[in-house]
Amino acid sequence: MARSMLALSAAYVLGLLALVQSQTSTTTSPGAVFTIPASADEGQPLIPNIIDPQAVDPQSVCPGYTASNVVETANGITADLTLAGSACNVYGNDIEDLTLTVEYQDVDRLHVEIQPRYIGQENSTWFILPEEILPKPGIDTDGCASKSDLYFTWSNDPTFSFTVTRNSTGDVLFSTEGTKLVYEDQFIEFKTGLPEDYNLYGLGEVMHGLRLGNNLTRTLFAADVGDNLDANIYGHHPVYYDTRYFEADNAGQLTYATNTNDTSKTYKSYTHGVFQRNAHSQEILLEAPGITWRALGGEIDLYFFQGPTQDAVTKSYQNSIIGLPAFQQWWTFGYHQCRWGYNNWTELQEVVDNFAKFEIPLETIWNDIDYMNQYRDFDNDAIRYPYDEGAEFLERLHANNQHYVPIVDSAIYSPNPETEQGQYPIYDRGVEQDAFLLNPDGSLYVGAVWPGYTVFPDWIGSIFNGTGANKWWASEFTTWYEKVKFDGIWIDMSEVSSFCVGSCGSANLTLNPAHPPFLLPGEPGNLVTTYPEGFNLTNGTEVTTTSTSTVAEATTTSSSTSTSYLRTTPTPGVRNINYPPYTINNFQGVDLAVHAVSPNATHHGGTLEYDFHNVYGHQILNATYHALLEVFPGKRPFIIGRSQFAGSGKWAGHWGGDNNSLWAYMFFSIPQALSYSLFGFPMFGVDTCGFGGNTDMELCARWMQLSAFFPFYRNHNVLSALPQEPYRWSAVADASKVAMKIRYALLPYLYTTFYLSHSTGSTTLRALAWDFPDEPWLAAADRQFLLGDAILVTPCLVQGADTVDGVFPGVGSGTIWYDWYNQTAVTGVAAGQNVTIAAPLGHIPVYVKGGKVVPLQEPALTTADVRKSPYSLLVALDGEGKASGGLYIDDGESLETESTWIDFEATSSSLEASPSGSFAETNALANVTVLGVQGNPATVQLNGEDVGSLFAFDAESQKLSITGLDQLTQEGAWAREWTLTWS
Ligand code: MIG
Repeated sequence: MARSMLALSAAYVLGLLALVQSQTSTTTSPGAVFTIPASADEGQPLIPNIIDPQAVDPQSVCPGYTASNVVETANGITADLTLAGSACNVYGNDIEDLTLTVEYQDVDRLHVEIQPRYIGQENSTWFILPEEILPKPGIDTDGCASKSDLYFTWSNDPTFSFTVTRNSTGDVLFSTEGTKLVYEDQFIEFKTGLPEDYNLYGLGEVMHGLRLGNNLTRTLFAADVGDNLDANIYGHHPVYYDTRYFEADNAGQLTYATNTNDTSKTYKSYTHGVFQRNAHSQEILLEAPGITWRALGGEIDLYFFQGPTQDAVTKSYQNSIIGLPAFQQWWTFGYHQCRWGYNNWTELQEVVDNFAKFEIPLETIWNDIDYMNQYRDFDNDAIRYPYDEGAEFLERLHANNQHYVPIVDSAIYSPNPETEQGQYPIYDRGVEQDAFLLNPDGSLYVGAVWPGYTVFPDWIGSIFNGTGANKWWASEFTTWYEKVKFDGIWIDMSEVSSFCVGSCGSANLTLNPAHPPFLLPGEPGNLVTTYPEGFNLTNGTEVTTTSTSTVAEATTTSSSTSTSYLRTTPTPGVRNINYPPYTINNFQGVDLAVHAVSPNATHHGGTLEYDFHNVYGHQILNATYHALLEVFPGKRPFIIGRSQFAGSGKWAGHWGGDNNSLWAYMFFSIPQALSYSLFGFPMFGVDTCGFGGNTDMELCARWMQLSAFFPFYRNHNVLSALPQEPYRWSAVADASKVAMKIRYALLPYLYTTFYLSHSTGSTTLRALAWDFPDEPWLAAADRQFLLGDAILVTPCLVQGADTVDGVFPGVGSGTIWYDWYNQTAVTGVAAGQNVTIAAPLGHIPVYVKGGKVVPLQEPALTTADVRKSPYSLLVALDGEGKASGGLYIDDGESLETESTWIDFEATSSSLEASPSGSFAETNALANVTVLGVQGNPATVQLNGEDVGSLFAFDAESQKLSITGLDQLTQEGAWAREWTLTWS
């Protein structure tokens, strides 16, 4: 059953599985004659514990622990925990002696850590996550225990358990009571009960609806795999948010409310967060009465955030532990065009020219691995992507204020020692600096990726042993930049992927360069020939049979209980890192060594990939961030990365990986984006129009409009699929222009919102439930979202539809929504009501929240031109005739920059702008539009002076439009404080 959910895979993924069985020759990369056999990437047949009927339940065999020596400290307690019976050694070696540390670290944060008592002990087999990977938070001991809403208790009855309660509600948030703690070197298990029908969010990276339901298992193991539903993919985020709704009776007594849609009742919600600072592969079993958390190593290092709102939890999580997200340059919010399969500079130029010709904004053109010389990093193909032609192309591009972002893969080609000595100096320089991962015997670990047999940068050795990976990486970027003037970097394959099990290339380097052990999309045998989904519906006359890959057609693989599966048992005194006794449900071949660098790959200094696998992607982003600081001193690095860990957001954004050109995936982009808001990655977007398979006009038109409201806006496509740049269909071009006009007008608002994410930890893309926390019917709402606090987006996600159902949150308590397009208030809508909204193709419903002032500039074809345009303000008054907002401005690119913040305050008859800061803005203020104005203003004044006839009032829509203010604000819109009044 568990695996049947995973089978939603498009032609691309199936293609990867259509493995080449024997040596074949290929023409895709010059000289690549040897194809790595598919069998090289086959692992041991293992059966995941969660579907293994013979798997032992640790709760039934393990003794638990007993607490003793409990000491009250200034801000919590410490205790010794000792195994309460004989070791069970169920999936590892039990650790006899543990230490419990409970700290009220801050008013809103409780820390519960359980670690081996004798950490430094010789020959110990346990692992502690170093602070260099993710620092532990500081402690503010100022009496926070007494101020905290969280309350910790523990018990020894019958074995050690602990409970975290919320004081203000008396609600038990987390409790291991009645369960046993299992603590082994390769297996940790704790369980907590949860209320019925709980609302949990987070635990990624996984493709799923925003709200995680009961009876799911979240497997966390970074994998190079397409975006399969409910399976582990690229990122590792062991954090969840738990929202509980209460009903208040007349006496103010709170009662827990299961998800309810009774809009006549008054609810109040409380959200808390739980972060497990653990980078090991893990599984979280979401069960009907609670959750079971299992990790294959590390310690129990739990942080409870009291909230009580999502906003408070997200801020606390980022500010105290994982770090605030990287700020981005202004231009990165423009539109990005990418694809796998742009064959040469000429083709890139054609794409750029086509955007200009069709007058569709294009900010950045991206290059996939096509530009590389036989897929080698930092090395351009001499014929298709020569440096001199590239320099000219990039000069033209930059002169037009456009940008270029190439991909950089995680693996480094290891040249054939017989025929290619010295031909790839990038490799030689890395070897000289001990930059690459090793085998346990100290030789280089040689896996396989695109170019053939490859080595892998050793970030861990670099940090802990002073070897050269980071230095070498930075210097290769600097060297390459001299030839290719890129503006940002796209990091791929960082899970870290390897197309074979183990150091398969160690004895095979003379076969290099080699073809990967599967067919590339577009190669004979793996053509992307699927009809666009629903082609039979929209093009019925042109097709009689279709071969679309849809959810309904997904094949199922049933789990077998056959004895041919391998189960391993713990070995006393040692860890089995290659085949941990507990087998996680890893999608990409259950064996951890399949399609990834093996757990036994060894860092300089002796530590193992087993313990660092899930932070490979984190460290390559760290290294790339610092490399780009050397290339562009003082500038904000722009990096989009695939694999990531808690805290990678402080260096990079993330794209959603290999989705498919299917309507379902357009929907899933919303919960995936919202989850990344919770993980501290506001810079998020997905492959718009879909990666795998062929897209079509309708899907692409809808998707181009939806993604226009995501912070990172990029269209990307798999090799050999039908082209999907927005100008390929006139309806997609038109739809894109409509949405891009809104996006580009909103750039000051988006930039300000993003700045707040960077500086305070607030979210940029928001679920409705977060901004309207007391409406339980929004708990699972993920087909609509908010961009910042003012813009509501209700995209049409259904093929053939020309309406969309959406709710207007907050209307029950007086929130007003104004239609972006006709600028009138939505009326006659009840709380929680699903309203049918017109959404003909080319139209994406967008609403502005009453009570907000939204800063705008003029849409243009590049963000540089937007930056030069005059400002406007959209003032959307709430039911009390008030509105407020802010605007952040700076140089748009530097890490350290002068900046100015402008506060806006509106009443029913005035708008005040109060700037503070030192960034001088020369753009004037052109227009102010006020929505929801009562009465019929006869005069409008700026700082007491009549603006004359520069305004118009529409009594029916209650809209006051003031134009031509640029004449009065030529010294710059925010040069001084001003007040606009109307009466
Ligand atoms: O195994 O570089 O997710 O965006 O186009 C495929 C080729 C490797 C995976 C990335 C995808 C990219 C592709 N890469």
